[in-house]
Amino acid sequence: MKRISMIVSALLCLLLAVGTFLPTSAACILRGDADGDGEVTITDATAIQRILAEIPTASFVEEAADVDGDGLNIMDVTNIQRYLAGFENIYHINESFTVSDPTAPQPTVPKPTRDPYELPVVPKK
Ligand SMILES: [Ca+2]
Ligand SMILES: [Ca+2]
Repeated sequence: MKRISMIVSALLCLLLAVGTFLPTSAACILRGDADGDGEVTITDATAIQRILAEIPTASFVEEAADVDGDGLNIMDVTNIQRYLAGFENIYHINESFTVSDPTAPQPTVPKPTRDPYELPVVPKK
């Protein structure tokens, strides 16, 4: 009986050791969920504005906040607001993506050649 218990303990230690050396699992992130509460709402746009204004924010997920992949800036706020207003979701906001290494550069979402929300320029007469 003691022998079985020693074998079980050795196996548990081996499993723990293997688990310690395995790479961390990929984190699943919801694009646009800047405050990390599991949904994309206007509070996510507000959280980004607070960070940009250097106002302390309780919870912030920068990978989720940078919706267009060019770094955190005011356009991320605008893109979330456009998504919430029902504009075309060109940046896949409110869709999950994985980040295996948070320090590694993330692939950027291809930029449209023209801002689809831009109003047409009316030539002066
Ligand atoms: Ca949120
Ligand atoms: Ca951005």
